[in-house]
Formats: sequence, structure tokens, C-alpha cells
Amino acid sequence: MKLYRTTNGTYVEQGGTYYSVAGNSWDALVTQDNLHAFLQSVVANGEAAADFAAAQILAPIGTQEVWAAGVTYYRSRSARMEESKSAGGGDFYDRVYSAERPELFFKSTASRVAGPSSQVRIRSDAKWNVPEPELTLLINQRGHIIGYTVGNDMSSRDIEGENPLYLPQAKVYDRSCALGPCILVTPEPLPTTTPIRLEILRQGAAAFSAETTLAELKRTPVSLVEYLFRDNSFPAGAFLMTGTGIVPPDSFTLASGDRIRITIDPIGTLENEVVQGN
Ligand code: DO4
Ligand code: MG
Repeated sequence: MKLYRTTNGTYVEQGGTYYSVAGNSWDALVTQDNLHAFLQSVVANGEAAADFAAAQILAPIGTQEVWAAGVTYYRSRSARMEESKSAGGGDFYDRVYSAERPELFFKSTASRVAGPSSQVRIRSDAKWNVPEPELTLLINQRGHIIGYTVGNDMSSRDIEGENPLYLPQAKVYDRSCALGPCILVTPEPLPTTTPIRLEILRQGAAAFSAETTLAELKRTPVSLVEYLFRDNSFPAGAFLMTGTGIVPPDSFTLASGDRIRITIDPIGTLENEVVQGN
């Protein structure tokens, strides 16, 4: 089942039919005892809603914090070792890739998150920028993964590469994070064969595209969540981006007007236009 937050309220979709979900608190919805069972009852007892098509889809977030895991794919480890070589940071990325403790960092507040079909941003003081297509977990306040969405962890590689201590500036700024289009609510883990696809369009033509699968993810989602929730409470739940397995070649940087499409098949496609901050 897919859960959508829209300008007309919340909807659940199953088998191509949309049902309106009563109530207007996203936080109350996602923190209830059993979201999956609740949505099943909405589908079983509700009437098909005709007004979904007229609604604008919003980022599927209330007041949750967005956190992110890093260097969870070999491709991210290699790209980061290369970009930070002259700053002496390469060794840190190698070590964290194989360490027991994962890299986890604070990514975004809800107010900085872009929804589907809206704009993500390039920092005004960055020259080398990329999207990071990431499977993103929705976790309830008890630390249980209750759903999945598509995430874009926009990153400024020149700032991060200059000094690893600049990571928060490379990662956290207005519209540096996009989530959507919906939450796939399922009690089942996603299969490791699940593909993650990135396409970047410039003036309508493909500027870069690549694909990975969850089989390349070095850590399990459950183990990442276990670390995130150690000595850390999330009364409204939290999102956790699980890291990127796709990094464009070093010659590539995003430009204003580019369109970024990230597809994770059982969830959907998250598409955003890039704007340059000034
Ligand atoms: O270590 C820096 C950030 C890593 C990251 O965002 C990723 O691997 O996806
Ligand atoms: Mg990332």
C-alpha cells in the first residue's frame, strides 16, 4: 500500500484505487500502533476517492527529522576517498566502510525537505554538486521500519572534499533533501534485488544515468536503525536515508534547470528540478 500526503489530505492507494484517510495529523498517523493494519482497514471499509488526481503531492513528512547513513556502498567509499585525497580524508572513508559502527549524520528538518515535482537546490557557494539517490526508511517512535520512500541527499562534493569536517555544510541547507512521492507501507523488508535508478536530464536530454541494487548495500536497514536509535529518541518517528550507491563521474556537476529522476520500483519515481542558490 502506498501512502500519499497531498494538498487535499492523505490518501492510501491499493491496486490503482485511492482511498481518503481521515484526520489531518501526519505525525499521529505514522506513530499509531500498527500503521499497516490501520491502512488495510481504510482500504477494506472506505470508498474510492475521486479527488486524488486534483491534489498536489507533498513530501511525505510531518515533524520527523531526516537522518542519513554514509559510505554504505563501495561506490560511495571510492568516490569520497578520491575527492578528499588532498585533504588527507581518504583514510576515514575506507575505515568507516568496514567499521562496525556506521556513519550516521543529521540531514534535514522537515522545513528543508522538497516534495515531488518541486525544486532542490545547489548551494550558492558550491561548485561541484550531485544528487544522491537513496532508499529512505520511515521508522516509528519504537524503532520499527514501517515504510519506505525515495530520497535525494543533495551533496556539495567540493565542500565535503575540502575537509570532512565541512560535511554538515555540504549536506544541510535549504532544499538539500527531497523525499517522495509516497510511503510504501509494508511489514516486509524490500528484496535485495530492488533496483535504484538515477537519471539526470539537461535540456530534455540524458546527461547521466546509472542503476544499482540493494544487494550492493553493505549494511542492513535494521542495523542502521539500531545505531540511530541508540540513546536517541524520536517521538514522531524519523526518516533514515541509507546511503548512495551511485556517484556520477568526477567531471559531472549539476546545473540549474537539470531534472533529477530517482526510481525505486516498488515505491515510485521522485522527480525534482534543480535551482541554483544565489
Ligand atoms: O561521508 C559522507 C557522506 C556519505 C553519503 O552521504 C553517502 O554515502 O551517501
Ligand atoms: Mg548520501
